[in-house]
Amino acid sequence: MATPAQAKEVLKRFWIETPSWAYGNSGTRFKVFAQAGVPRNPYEKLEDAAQVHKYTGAAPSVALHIPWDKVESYSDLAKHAEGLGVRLGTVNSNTFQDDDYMLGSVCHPDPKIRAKAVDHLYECLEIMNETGVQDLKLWFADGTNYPGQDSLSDRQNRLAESLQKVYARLGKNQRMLLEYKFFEPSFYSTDVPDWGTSFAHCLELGPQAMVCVDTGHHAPGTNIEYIVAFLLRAKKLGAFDFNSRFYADDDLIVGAADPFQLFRIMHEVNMGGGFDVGTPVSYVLDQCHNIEPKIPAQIRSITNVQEAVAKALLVDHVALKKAQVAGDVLGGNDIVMDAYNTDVRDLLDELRAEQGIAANPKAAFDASGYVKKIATERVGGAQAGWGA
Ligand code: PSV
Ligand code: MN
Repeated sequence: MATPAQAKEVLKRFWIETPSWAYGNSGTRFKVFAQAGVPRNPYEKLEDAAQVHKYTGAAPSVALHIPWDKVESYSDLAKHAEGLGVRLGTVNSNTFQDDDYMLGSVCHPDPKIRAKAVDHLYECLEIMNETGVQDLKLWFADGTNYPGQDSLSDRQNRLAESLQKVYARLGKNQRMLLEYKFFEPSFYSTDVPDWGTSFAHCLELGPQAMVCVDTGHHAPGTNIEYIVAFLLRAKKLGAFDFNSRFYADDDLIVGAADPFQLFRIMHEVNMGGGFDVGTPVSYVLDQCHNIEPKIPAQIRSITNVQEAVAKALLVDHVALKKAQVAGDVLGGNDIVMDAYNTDVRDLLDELRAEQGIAANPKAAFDASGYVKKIATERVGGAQAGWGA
């Protein structure tokens, strides 16, 4: 069990990456509601992300999505980030928004389309080389809608072959993070539907391939913390994409739908060494803010994650082990629930005071006038959106 002082030390070095696309407009397939002051390009997205870091002290890195964040010069973009006190993070590939990908990308039946998708992944690696970014995140919308549409096992072979090509080009310090999702946009079969499929491909590829767990990508009722514990034990948990969901891949604010689940995940992360110095686990948000203001929503996400981490750190491990070894079912459960039910708000206030930031990051941001400033300044041009 960490003492409050030890918990604060862990939280001081714990950081979360925010996604560039969270700052742009997004919506459902029914409507995208534009918001005043939304960034018009990747440079402005970084400026908003820097605000999240300024008020939370915990979001120094920004994930890119290519081609949504395509720019002339990525080293110039990296320099811009540096000037704002943040840095470029995970490069997310996009092989799902081109007409050619209607029947898939790296699993497509046509070798020419597969080659085009692999070329895009090489392009992402080049951006990483230019900017010093370490992680390439792969999520494939590949799958089928009807039984008989394609061979499920042939698609696995094509996937393995394409992944192998990209893996072979990874630099010494680079990693490939393979994300899974059980359905959508395909509804009959998905080529990387679950952690087991991702894990099997990553094992075959080698140590630089790891699994990315997006918390919104499971069937209802799935025990995500079990997956986390399993992958940590196997040293194959590379990253999280955090968000929360009531129904499917809702991409809502992490910790909003089920804070207890987020705590349970963080408890297993802690038990598996995921908060240790030098952990290979990256903590990234993957959310869209369709009706709520975007910068405050990212700030709320960061503080929700910190709250869950703080509670997880307060679990009394020694007493828990004792109860578990003794077969004390309710005793073990009591210890975990006791930590979950602890009010950590004072601890987080103290943490922020020690970091020289306001106790309530969202209120401090709201009071800063930044929203008004960007609404006045960012006129003209096209607002960025999910997919742009
Ligand atoms: C897919 O639903 C996903 O979770 C992947 O990470 C994508 O790259 C991201 O969403 C885009 O929003
Ligand atoms: Mn994701």
